Amino acid sequence: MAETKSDIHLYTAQTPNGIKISMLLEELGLPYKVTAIDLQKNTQKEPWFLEINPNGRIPALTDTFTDGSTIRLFESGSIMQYLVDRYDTEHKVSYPRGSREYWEVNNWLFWQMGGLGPMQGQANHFTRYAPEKIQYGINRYQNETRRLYRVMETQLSKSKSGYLVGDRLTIADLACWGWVASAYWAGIPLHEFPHLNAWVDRIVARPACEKGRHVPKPHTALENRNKTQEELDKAAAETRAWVQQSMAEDAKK
Ligand SMILES: N[C@@H](CCC(=O)N[C@@H](CS)C(=O)NCC(=O)O)C(=O)O
Repeated sequence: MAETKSDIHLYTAQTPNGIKISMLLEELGLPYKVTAIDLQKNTQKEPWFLEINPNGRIPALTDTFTDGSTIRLFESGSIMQYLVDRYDTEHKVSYPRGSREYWEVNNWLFWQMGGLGPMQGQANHFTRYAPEKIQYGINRYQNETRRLYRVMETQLSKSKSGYLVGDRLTIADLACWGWVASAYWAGIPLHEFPHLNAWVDRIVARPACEKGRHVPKPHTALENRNKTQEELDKAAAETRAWVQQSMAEDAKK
């Protein structure tokens, strides 16, 4: 029988991993509560939050499980799989378990979680947050992110629907979107990848995705398309300070 009751509580911040979940929740039309986590204040390292995600990172989610007690979810890929498995019974943004497309979505989901996210995250770090300019790190992670973008570009160039898998938007697209939308922050001009650029706009044109990307506060990464590298680096200065402080605190533990 279709599972419809939910008591979803999303713990998130305005980041590429965070908005995956709010965009998905909006696409599924599910009600949800939001707690905005202040990464600059290290709220994600407080004991109450570690009970929900022992890894101390957003996004995290709680829900009332089928047995009536609370279930916790962490890791954005795991959260997305949970939400579609349990609530997308009509397969709006997923495919039936065991179908060929189901496994292809899984391929891209793991590709994002193990490749695109970590590599672009490091490209961001070396390009924007490192206290000194380490050209080797910048090149290594920007080149790897570019390589991954080329893989996605090829996949999209062959797609009839304009989405990564089959005839619809899926959690594979939603997992990647926030990262590709913030390409400029990693120092990668998106216009080098025409299919990716069009895919970013295609997704943002969906009302649910448009609404979900602004949780818990406005998403501004797309505006970076029009900024110069100098303007972007200036904008990074404040974030650099707290990233460095947070790293120093973690290293002391
Ligand atoms: N693999 C994790 C990555 C989560 C992650 O790195 N979250 C970042 C924001 S995008 C975070 O919470 N950073 C704060 C910190 O590192 O303390 C996922 O996909 O959920």
